[in-house]
Amino acid sequence: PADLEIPLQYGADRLGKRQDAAMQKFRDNRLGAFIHWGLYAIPGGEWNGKVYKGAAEWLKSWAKISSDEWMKLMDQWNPEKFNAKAWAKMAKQMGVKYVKITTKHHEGFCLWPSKYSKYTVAQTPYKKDILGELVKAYNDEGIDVHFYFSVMDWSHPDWRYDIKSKEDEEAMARFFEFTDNQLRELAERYPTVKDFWFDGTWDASIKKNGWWTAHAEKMLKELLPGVTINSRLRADDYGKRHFDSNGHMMGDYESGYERRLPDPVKDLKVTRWDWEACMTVPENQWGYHKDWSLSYVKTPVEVLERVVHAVSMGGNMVVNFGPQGDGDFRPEEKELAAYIGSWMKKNGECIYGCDYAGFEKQPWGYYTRKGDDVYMVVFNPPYSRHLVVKTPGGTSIKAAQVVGGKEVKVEETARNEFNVDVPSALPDEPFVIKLKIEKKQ
Ligand code: JFZ
Repeated sequence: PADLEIPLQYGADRLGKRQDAAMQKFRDNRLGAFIHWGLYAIPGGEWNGKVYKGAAEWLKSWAKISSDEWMKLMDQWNPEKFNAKAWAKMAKQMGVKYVKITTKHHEGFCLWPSKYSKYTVAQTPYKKDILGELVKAYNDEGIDVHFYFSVMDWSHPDWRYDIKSKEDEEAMARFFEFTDNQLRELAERYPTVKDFWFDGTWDASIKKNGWWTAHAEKMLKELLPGVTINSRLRADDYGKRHFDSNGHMMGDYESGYERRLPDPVKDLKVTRWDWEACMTVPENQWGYHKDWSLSYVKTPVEVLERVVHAVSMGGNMVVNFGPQGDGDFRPEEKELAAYIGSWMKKNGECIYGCDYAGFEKQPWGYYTRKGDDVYMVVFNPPYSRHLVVKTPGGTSIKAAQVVGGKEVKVEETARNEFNVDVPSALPDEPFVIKLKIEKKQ
């Protein structure tokens, strides 16, 4: 009850999911791509002959390079193979409905010609507005663009990790003004942007300024009606992040599932709010790293399984790409995009516009649902060739058909329990069975 709650000025400003058209679109998109592209793509994890195992976009930090030194990479920013239209075509073929682009990562280099920073594409040999080219190219393919924005900015003299003095407080006040300027600039220059995904907001300097996170969200929503904002931006009056001191989610969707996913049995609470997970293909490389042999690299099927896992629990999944310094994608990423795309072309109806089905998880795979259609996405077909389906009380299965294939046999084995047969010729990739269900009374 509300009277037992802690009064908050900067807590959640809404309970439950947003139901407007823009949020609906965000949710229905389900599959997205992340693009991490910045100066870090040039060294690709190597500095002065030493290859660092950590995330390539953090190289400046691993190798303890000053910002002045790091920004000299700008002289080399001239991606001669960069072709925004080709990037958009690749995304389209992969079947992603939106792309999240790093407008500015922790290093501070801006992919757009910001008038508030010296460190932008405009001051490189390439000169042109990369972000603008990408927004146009993706939008021309019907793909939504979301902006990743790191609040923490290693290039800015006023950025502070904590506030311990009057001087820090004044510096952070200037820093917030700078950040507001950049956010306003992005919103005004690229009004088709659908979402801001904030990062670099975990430090004490932000947690002690929850007011600013609430203000930034409000400002963007006034500038861009319908825009969606991730929970990672927000801190409340007491510095509580993502969820406020009363346990209510701040922002429009939860963004804490990063390189991990909720447990499909134990964590069903996530179906109560909107959420979006993101993942890397190697263990932890967002920006381009020249040596992917340093950690396990997920196979395309493993990536696909995570996409389905997220959707089966009412979430979105964003698969990361770290383009090379020359503007091309590494072969592994091209192959991955092609694989996901060919699977989505055939089976995408079990992803787009789908949600949590409310059926008990089974070991063969995942369920998703769109209205009265329940999809079984089969990753582990059993030797018995019977897929066990336990339906919620009062729900029966009228028919089952492989997506893009034939009907399969359904047999009732017990109350609210059915065997759905795998297709007689077992596909050599994950397949989807669509169930027509009927709810009695
Ligand atoms: C951040 C960045 O530092 C990283 O470079 C990348 O851009 C990623 C998408 O976001 O890294 C994080 C941020 C938050 C968590 C983990 C890594 N988290 O909440 O678990």
